[in-house]
Amino acid sequence: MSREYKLHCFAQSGNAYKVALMLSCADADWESVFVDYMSGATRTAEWRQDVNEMGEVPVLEHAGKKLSQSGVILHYLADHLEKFGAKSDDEKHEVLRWMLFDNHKFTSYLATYRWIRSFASTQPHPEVLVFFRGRAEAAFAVVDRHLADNKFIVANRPTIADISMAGYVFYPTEETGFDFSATHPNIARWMDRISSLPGWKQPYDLMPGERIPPRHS
Ligand SMILES: N[C@@H](CCC(=O)N[C@@H](CS)C(=O)NCC(=O)O)C(=O)O
Repeated sequence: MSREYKLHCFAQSGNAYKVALMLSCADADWESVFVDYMSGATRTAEWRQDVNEMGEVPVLEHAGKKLSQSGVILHYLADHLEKFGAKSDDEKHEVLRWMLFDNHKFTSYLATYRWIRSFASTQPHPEVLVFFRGRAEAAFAVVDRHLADNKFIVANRPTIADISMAGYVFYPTEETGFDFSATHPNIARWMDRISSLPGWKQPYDLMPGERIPPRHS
């Protein structure tokens, strides 16, 4: 029987993990559709025409719609599932503020650093690695400071801002090159709170696709 929500995803995609985590923690009726990203599925003209013109995962199918951009999908799901959403206009703006920061910096630099460090087909130039690691660490410092006085990113309860920022932090240290428990205690304690949510699972337990050993680290 077909499920209500279909998530096009693959196990290495933290951007897809954000959506998978939301669906799982909200106990939604969902299934995954494996995207063979490593073999170039998202770069084909057919995939771009039929699934997402931006050539990116995640894509969520629901009620005849195809949605992309994890931030948009999380907002859509918060409305439809009535979970992890904002409860006032001020909260809505705070959630959006942190999700934009996440998409531009926190997720983006961590994801790029992990990718070139562990999965890119060519050996990364050391200076490129240093640059992205530095940018990721600058974003971590902002978030670690914020979490010193806040249990969650917004509103003292988990929202889609937390789910968005959780996209890449749970991938193994051997892939990301970061061990938050050793370097960012407030992020580590926040990760404990997120991983205690009912329905929480590791990325590799939530999405399809083979686990690949890191190539370069
Ligand atoms: N801002 C997008 C980023 C999505 C994204 O970069 N997805 C990666 C996989 S994790 C992808 O499909 N990249 C393909 C490409 O950049 O060519 C989101 O949050 O959904």
